[in-house]
Amino acid sequence: MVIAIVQDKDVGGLLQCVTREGLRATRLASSGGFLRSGNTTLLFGVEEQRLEGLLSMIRETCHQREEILTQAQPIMGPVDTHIPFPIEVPVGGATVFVLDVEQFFKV
Ligand code: 2BA
Repeated sequence: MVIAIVQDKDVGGLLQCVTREGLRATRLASSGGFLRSGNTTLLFGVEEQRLEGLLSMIRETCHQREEILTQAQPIMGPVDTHIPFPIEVPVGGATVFVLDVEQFFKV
C-alpha cells in the first residue's frame, strides 16, 4: 500500500499516468498541518512488483513548488522565536509512505 500526499496541481497528471498503467487509486481531500491549505492524499493498493514503477510515476509527475506562508503558526521553540512574514515554504514533490498490507479482500 502506498500513501502519497501530493499537491492538488499534480493530482490530475499522476492519476492519468497510473490509470493508463492499470493501477487503482483512491483520492482523499486532505490538508497540511503546517500550511493548513488543501492537498490530496492518494491510496494505491499495488503489488510489490509494480511498486517501483508507481514510485517512478510519482517522482515524474509531482513537483516542488514554493508556497507563501502569510500567517503566524505556533512554532515549537524559545518563547521569543520570531519569523518574518510572509515567508516562502518549499512544498512537495510528494510525501510518500509505503506500507506492507496484511490482508486484502473485497466482499
Ligand atoms: P504541510 O504540513 O502544510 O507542510 C507544507 C510544507 O511546509 C512542507 O512541505 C514543508 O516544506 C513545510 N513544513 C512543514 N512542517 C514544517 C515545520 N514544522 N517547520 C518548517 N517547515 C515545515 P512537504 O514536506 O513537502 O509536505 C507537504 C505535505 O505533506 C504537508 O503539508 C503534510 O500534509 C504532508 N506531510 C509531510 N510530512 C508528513 C509526515 N511526516 N506525516 C504526515 N504528513 C506529512
